[in-house]
Amino acid sequence: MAFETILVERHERVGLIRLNRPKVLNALNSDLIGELNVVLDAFEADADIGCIVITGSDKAFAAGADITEMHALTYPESYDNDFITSWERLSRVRKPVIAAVAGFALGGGCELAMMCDFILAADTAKFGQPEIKLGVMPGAGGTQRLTRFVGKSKAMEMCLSGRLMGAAEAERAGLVSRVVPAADLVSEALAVAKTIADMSPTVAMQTKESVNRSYETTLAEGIRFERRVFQAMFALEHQKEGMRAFMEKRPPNFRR
Ligand code: CO8
Repeated sequence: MAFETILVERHERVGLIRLNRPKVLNALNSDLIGELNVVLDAFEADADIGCIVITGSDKAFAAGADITEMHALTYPESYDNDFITSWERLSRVRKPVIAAVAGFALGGGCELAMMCDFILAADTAKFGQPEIKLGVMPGAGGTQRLTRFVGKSKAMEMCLSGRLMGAAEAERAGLVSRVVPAADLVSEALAVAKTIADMSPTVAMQTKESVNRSYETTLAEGIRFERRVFQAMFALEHQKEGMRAFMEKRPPNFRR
């Protein structure tokens, strides 16, 4: 299927989505979010896809929501049409999703990256929630997710002042899992995505669900949840295959 605002590639069991509005630094408009959601639905339903990577260009992952589309919005339009809800599809994807970020990830771009399961950053990456400079605040999870990633002090400073954070600081603060040279970003992201895609899909999705549960519940409840899911894994053929392969000193085959 051809899209106007994104490019879609398959690399074996990895689905790669490139945000592609180069003239506006991949500003996120409703067409782009709509197309992204179509592909996420398709990858989610496709048993041949085990992991998804979302990236942008060398210059920008995404420089935020499209201000030209948004500027004239009224409050009733924003509220009645449930503006932003369609953005959240990404946060409900059950398969693992990696954000590979080079250049600007600002406003809604930073929020989109934070909806992914982890962020791999190029050394050129710059993260920020500069909405306050536009007379608004983050609206797609920025005040909540950024605070959970980097803590109150840094999140407050970034949201209140609009200051951008470079890749090294983002790694120190725990916003990104790793920083790699910009030239290697997509190949590194595809490599780690391939590793994940070769695991048991059931186990990968349940692992994701369990890690995410830690954000939403108490430690005791989270540990109880983890225990039940872990115990249930002994009903999976993939558990038998994984442990048998270890004992037989061969790689596991989770594709059966
Ligand atoms: N929206 C629309 N167009 C944009 C955006 C944007 N967010 N960002 C950049 N562009 C456009 C510029 O207008 C420019 O277009 P043109 O060439 O026609 O003038 C082109 O992209 C290139 O940009 P610059 O010339 O400004 O490039 P620089 O390298 O000088 O600067 C910056 C790069 C610093 C990234 C600068 O473009 C900038 O500050 N952009 C705006 C960043 C921003 O404020 N982002 C937050 C937007 S608000 C938001 O995301 C709210 C999300 C809440 C959820 C919304 C749900 C829908």
